[in-house]
Amino acid sequence: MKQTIVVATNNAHKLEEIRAIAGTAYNILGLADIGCTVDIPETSDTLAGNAIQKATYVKEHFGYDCVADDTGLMVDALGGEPGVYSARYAGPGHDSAANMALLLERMAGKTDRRAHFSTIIALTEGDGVRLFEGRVDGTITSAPRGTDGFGYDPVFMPDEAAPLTFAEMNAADKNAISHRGRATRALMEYLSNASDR
Ligand code: ITT
Repeated sequence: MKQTIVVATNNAHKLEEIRAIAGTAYNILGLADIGCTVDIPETSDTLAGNAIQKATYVKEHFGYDCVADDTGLMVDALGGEPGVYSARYAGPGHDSAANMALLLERMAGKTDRRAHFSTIIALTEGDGVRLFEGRVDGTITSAPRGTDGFGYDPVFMPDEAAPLTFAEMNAADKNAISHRGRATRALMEYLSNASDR
């Protein structure tokens, strides 16, 4: 029988990626599927803190064990910005075009363009939470390129696929090397070992 996993996200792209990475052995449900329509608070100043906050909110209010992913783009020349504030870098809301425009403006003239994406996934388990991590290193381009993916994908060129940006790669190729792909595969490995125990 398929194992059901509830993912605490309102981001349809994220859910689609997690479904593709998890494969057909898992039934992945999003917040809409469990009747949760609120914007779950993310008030921590760390990715782990926000992932834990989202996962435990669903467990406490809806009773499901749950996973939540929090992701940030850390840019070396900007002291790690936008980091945990990636979703609202250009102000409240989730406008990726505005976030990327501000990032490129702040990177104008910078020769050090190193950056990485980090994903932390929190899994509720009994009274506690278990964390899984994934990271991909790369550089920030001078202009957006490509139309696939979401968020900052058009301005991030992963080392392992250069000169392509994430937005110039198909979903399977992105998932094979991405922060979310790595963190989700670590989660799946844990879950499949746990179900063998
Ligand atoms: P949820 O909190 O509902 O899961 P969100 O879009 O707010 O959705 P995050 O806080 O994890 O998700 O994401 C922070 C920002 O980073 C947001 O602007 C995303 O668009 C961006 N982002 C996340 N994953 C990304 C990826 O794989 N590629 C490019 N940008 C990404």
